[in-house]
Amino acid sequence: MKFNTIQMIMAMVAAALLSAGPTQAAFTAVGVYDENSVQTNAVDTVATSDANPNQLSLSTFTTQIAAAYAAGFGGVVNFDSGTLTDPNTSGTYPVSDTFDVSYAGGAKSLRVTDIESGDYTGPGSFSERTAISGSQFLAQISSSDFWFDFGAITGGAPGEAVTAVGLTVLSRANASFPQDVTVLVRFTNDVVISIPSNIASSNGGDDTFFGIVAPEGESIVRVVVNISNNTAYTGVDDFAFITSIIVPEPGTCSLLVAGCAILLRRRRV
Ligand SMILES: [Ca+2]
Ligand SMILES: [Ca+2]
Ligand SMILES: [Ca+2]
Repeated sequence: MKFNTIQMIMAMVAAALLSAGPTQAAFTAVGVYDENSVQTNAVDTVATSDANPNQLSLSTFTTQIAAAYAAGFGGVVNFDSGTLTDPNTSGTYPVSDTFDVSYAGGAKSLRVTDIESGDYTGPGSFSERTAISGSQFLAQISSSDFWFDFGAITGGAPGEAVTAVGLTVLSRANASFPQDVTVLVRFTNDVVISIPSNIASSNGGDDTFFGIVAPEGESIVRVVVNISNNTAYTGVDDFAFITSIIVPEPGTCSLLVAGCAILLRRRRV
């Protein structure tokens, strides 16, 4: 009887480990964007400016992401540890349409998904491009655009959502460059903004940063890196996000009466 109980416990532990296996894979966020102590290759071009609506410069974003990370409201994915979520393999590379990011000291997790384009691959070191942190970056398995859709935040505060994103598109020494790269961003109010840049043919010489911030009261639903010449197979390194607690406007309360009553009470405090 005692032996059976132990067997049962062992079976339960094994089942728990199996079910928790691949889905537990996550990138652990860090607080520094484009570290230079390990990887001296750095951002070369900043496509966004604080002077433009919904855009952030690299210096502003770097300051904001450090503070957000310290407060448990975001972080930097450097793709140098962790794996894609539930990856398959294509050749020797892992592929998946999902990755999870653990932040706030492991208390929160953000799911990022490529819902319509080709799968993510890596992270790894791929030829003709150089990471801006560590040695690894995220690539695309197919010659298609990069899509980043934001899902629910596990363990997040009520109303917590992604309100700023920073990412760097790596330049590549390849005949398909130079080429136009446009970052498209959709907010919760369905407004889409478009940020163009032209990226040179270069290994590490024209790594281009895009910083985006949502309008007040909105959050970011989707970020797309639209590559004009889809033979490029580019890479992204240091994908970073900042979250905030979005408080619904009073006018939207008819849809969420109970929740809004609580939020409005909190607002007055
Ligand atoms: Ca660097
Ligand atoms: Ca990296
Ligand atoms: Ca560079």
